[in-house]
Formats: sequence, C-alpha cells, structure tokens
Amino acid sequence: MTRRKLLMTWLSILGVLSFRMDGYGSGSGPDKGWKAPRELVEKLAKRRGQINYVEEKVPKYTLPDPLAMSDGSKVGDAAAWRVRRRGEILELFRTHVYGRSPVRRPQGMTFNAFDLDRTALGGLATRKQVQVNFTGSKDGPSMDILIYLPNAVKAPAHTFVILNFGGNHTIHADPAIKLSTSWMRSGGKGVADHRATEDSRGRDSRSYPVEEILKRGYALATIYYGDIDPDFHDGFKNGVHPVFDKLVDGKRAPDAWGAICAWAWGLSRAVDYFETDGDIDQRRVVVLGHSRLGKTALWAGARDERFAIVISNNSGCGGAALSRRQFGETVERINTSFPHWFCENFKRYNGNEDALPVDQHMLVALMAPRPVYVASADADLWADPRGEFLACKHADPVYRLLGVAGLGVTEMPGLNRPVQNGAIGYHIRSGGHGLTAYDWQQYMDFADKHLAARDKP
Ligand code: GTR
Repeated sequence: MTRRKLLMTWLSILGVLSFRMDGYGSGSGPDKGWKAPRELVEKLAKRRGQINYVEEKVPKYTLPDPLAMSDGSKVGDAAAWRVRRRGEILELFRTHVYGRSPVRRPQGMTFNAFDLDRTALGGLATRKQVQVNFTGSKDGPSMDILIYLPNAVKAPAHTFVILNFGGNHTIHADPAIKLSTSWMRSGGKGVADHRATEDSRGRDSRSYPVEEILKRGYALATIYYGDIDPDFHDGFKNGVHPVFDKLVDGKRAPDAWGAICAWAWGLSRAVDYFETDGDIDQRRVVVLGHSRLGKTALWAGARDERFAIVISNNSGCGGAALSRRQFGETVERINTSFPHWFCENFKRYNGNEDALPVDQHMLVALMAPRPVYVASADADLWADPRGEFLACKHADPVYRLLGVAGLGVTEMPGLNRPVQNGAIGYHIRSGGHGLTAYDWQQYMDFADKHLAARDKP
C-alpha cells in the first residue's frame, strides 16, 4: 500500500468514528438515519394513549400520485404539470384543506410607512415599519410590517419574511419597535387581558437572530399573525374574515378560508408591499414559518409563486407531515383543538385520512421548481418528523419531472446532517419544537445557494 493510500484509509476510519460519535445519545446514528428516541416514544405513548407514537403502528396507506390527474391520466412532462396538474392540486387543497380566499388583492389597500431609521441597531440596519390597511380604511383590519435592512449590503436586499407569534416587538429588544395593540393569546410573558405589555419586548428574540441575519446580508421582515386574524375560534367574526368573506345565504361555505389561509393571504399582502419598496428584492423573498406558521408558510408558498423559497420549520400535521401516517397529531385532533384553522370540509377527514384526495407531499410539490426546505426536531414527535421527511421524498418526482434535482436522498438523514443537495432541503436537528439559531443557519446557507442563482432583476 502506498503512503498516500494508507493515509486515506486512516482518514476514512477517523471520519467514520467522528460520524458515529455525533449521533451518540440520540438513539440513532447519523450514518444510519434518524429514528425516534425510544425512551421518548415510550413516555409519550404512556402519557397520551390515544395518539400513536410507535412507527410499527403506522397504518398501511397509499399516497395519491402527484403525477396522475384525478381522472387517472398520467402527467408525463413539465408542461402537463404546469398547465393541468398543478392547478388541479391547488384546487383540491383549497376545497378540502385550507379553504378559499379572495382571488385578487383588495382594491384600495394602502401602505403607510410610520417609521424609518437608517441607523438602527447601532448602525447595522435600517428599520422600517409600515402599516398595511387592507381596505384602505383606518378602521378596517390592518397589519404592521417590521423590516430590518442590512446597511452593509447595497439595495435591493434578499429578504426573509416570517410571521411571528407574539407581536413584532417580541422579536428584538429594540425599543423603537411599536408595541402591538392587537389581541394576544394568553400565557406568554408580558401579556395581560389578551394585550401585550412592555414586559414582552424582546421576549422571543432567541427565535429571531436579527443581527446574525443582517450580518449575513439578509433583510428580515416580520408581521404579527394576530394582526391578520386573531388565533381563536370566534366564528370568523374578527380579523380579515368578516370583511372579505363571501356568504352564501348568510352562511360561510364549507370551503371558506380558515385562519391558516388568512395568515397566508396576509403574507401575500406583504409581498404586494415589497413590490413598492425599492430596498427589497421582490424576486428574492424567502417565506419562513414555524409550527402553525410553518403550515402557513407552505400554503402561502403554494398559493403565491412570488415567494422564491419556502421554508417550513416543525410544521407537522396540516403542514409538511403526511396525514395518512396518523403519527403524532392527527387530522381529527387538530380539527378538534383548532376548529378555525382549516376549512369546514377538512373535518370530513377526521379519522378518515385515506379519503383525502391529497396528502401533504403534494403541498410540498406545489413549490416546484422553486426551492423548498422542511425541518424537523428530534423530540418533536407530535409533528411526526418521519412524515415530514417522507412528504419531501414523495414530492421529489415532481421536481425531477421539471428537470430540477429535488431531495437527492431516499432515507432519512441522521441528526444534524442537513440535506441540501438539490431544491428540496431537509434536516432534523437535536432538541424539541422550536425555531433555533441552528435552523436559521441552515436556511441562510440554503438561501445563499439558491438566491444567487436566480436571474438578476
Ligand atoms: C400545537 C398544534 C400543532 C402546532 C403547534 C404550534 O398545539 O397541535 O399543530 O401547530 O401548536 O403552532 O405551536
């Protein structure tokens, strides 16, 4: 053996060893692919008997083929996908899952900038705050967009847009961020009588590494989701629903939009604004969301192709996870806990997932050929990490039909081994349900690769 070969052999042995050590303690080696941590499965199975956390108990299921039309005919080329099948799938999701929103942007919508500081965050950023009045009336529903632009980068900036859970003022301690006056869910620090108090300023900053994002050259835009529609079931009397709902005989239709669709619609209104702001590169807007807002990001990206990249963080049931697996949260569970999230028709599939004409791999496929990224967390079994991975895997044939490399792997990667080879990114990281600095790093790496490749505006 030559000295070089000997050295290579040693290096590869060392490589394998360090690979193994990384996965230690998780119950799954990165070389073998992720498996749900056994102790956690046992604990959860005991605590919530009616919910399935055991892989072996996942029922046998057959997924609808994204590349077969509802009449059974095959989708054999990119044009057939584009012209026939994509619209058909979108329509199925509208009818059966998320509901139908107004088709056009609201007439008379206005954008009112109420803050501009070119020396924000010690000179790192330009901060803007803009109120979007959906009907053009100050008394009508509105949302506030908070934007940080990186001063070190020449405009227009590549931008991440994300809905937040607690009000714009919770993402950073910057005292100039307007304290939200909207309705809030109770429970979080700094919320009294469903309103934010000063104590909630910067409360959620760990999920929004604003300085890191800016230093990597990205702009960040964020909106409080409750501005668009407060997150509780009130019969669709508040937020944007009563203003834009089309009632039939005084009633909402079974495919009328639920809250997730309203939040997604709000994200599209943010893009309407970006189109008017020369500081933002409207062709390089990345939509990202966590959990229920990860479901929202996916639906936003499916509905509106102006989003260049779509990222779902721990979105689970009704997001990236396959419904038919019935692992962790199920369709019945989610429709019971959150009856206002989806359209009324979705309830027909409670305990009846096989009857759904779609599954969530088809939602991921609706992003094609645009890049999409799905991320899971080791301890977040409620969101069914394997189901989220499988949705990516079964969306892959659509990407390939369109001539784009999709996921590029067929087995789940190990913990903290991001897959970013093609236009479908995926990772499962250690830890629980949450949006972390690690997740952001992967998303920015992914965006670096894909946004630079887009045509110049
Ligand atoms: C849970 C819900 C999940 C997920 C999560 C969240 O209670 O069951 O589907 O969306 O909330 O949004 O934090």
